[in-house]
Amino acid sequence: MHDTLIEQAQAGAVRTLRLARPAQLNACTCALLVQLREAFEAAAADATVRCVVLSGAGRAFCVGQDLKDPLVAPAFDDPAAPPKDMGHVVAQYYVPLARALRAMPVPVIAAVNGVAAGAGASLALGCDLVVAAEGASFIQAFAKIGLIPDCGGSWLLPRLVGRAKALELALLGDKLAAREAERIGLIHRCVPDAELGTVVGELAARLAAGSVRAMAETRRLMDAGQLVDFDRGLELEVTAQSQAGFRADYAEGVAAFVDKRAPRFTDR
Ligand code: T3D
Repeated sequence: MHDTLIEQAQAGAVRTLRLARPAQLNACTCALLVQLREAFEAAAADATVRCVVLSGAGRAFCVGQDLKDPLVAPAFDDPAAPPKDMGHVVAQYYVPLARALRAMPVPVIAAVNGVAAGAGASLALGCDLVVAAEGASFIQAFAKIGLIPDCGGSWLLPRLVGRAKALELALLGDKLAAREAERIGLIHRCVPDAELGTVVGELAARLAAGSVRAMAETRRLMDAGQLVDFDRGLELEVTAQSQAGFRADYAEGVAAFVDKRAPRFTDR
């Protein structure tokens, strides 16, 4: 038996995953990272899930790597001990998690209830839509401890806010309030603290009722489009639209339009 570090709940077609180390501000141990990846994979494999919400228990969303974890913490009491290989931890735990999140077949919402720092910020920003409570904040904490943005952070940040702002955030590591994060386009929306649950619940229900397969394909195309030229982007759209056109969701979407009713999408 191991501790449950990710609380899971499902309401209708919406699966909520909650990081559950509130006393440590949901800092990531290797066990937490494994459990979170497994939770994403389980949601991906479960046909009843059409949207995932990621949040944190207590006053924080996630403060990134647990810096007190002996696996990564420098051995202060043993100067002769060889330095720890952070790359190994990143490759073994963060990379598979970031990949699992990016490959989700359904939309993922980050409900940022409090501070999101280091890899915790990368995790939130790796989700499709980020809704943050007004009291929440984002901190690129890596620079302050001599590290670089990981868990997808160095890839995501410039794409979200442009190179100049990304470098400002990453090099200075200052706390960015949720309202400001919304203003600069880093996140989808900042809402009053007391409204976070309601706003995210409504958004998740709306996404879950949509064509989630098309949404996942849209994410894939937008990511791929950053790396190819315009003509190749057009070609990728042709292939993806061809596949979309053969799916049940397209037939249902058009039928619903013609019948003047709400569609009942089923593809996944
Ligand atoms: O493998 C690798 O290591 C490479 C991967 C790296 C990925 C990363 O994520 S690197 C970035 C790691 N995160 C940080 O550097 C953030 C460190 N935390 C902070 O700067 C502050 O805690 C916050 C600004 C986020 C919040 O400040 P505040 O004043 O609200 O809370 P606090 O008092 O600092 O923290 C409360 C408790 O949480 C405290 O424990 P205590 O004293 O009550 O027993 C604090 O030590 C603990 N805590 C906060 N962040 C971490 C943490 N414990 C372990 N690891 C943390 N990252």
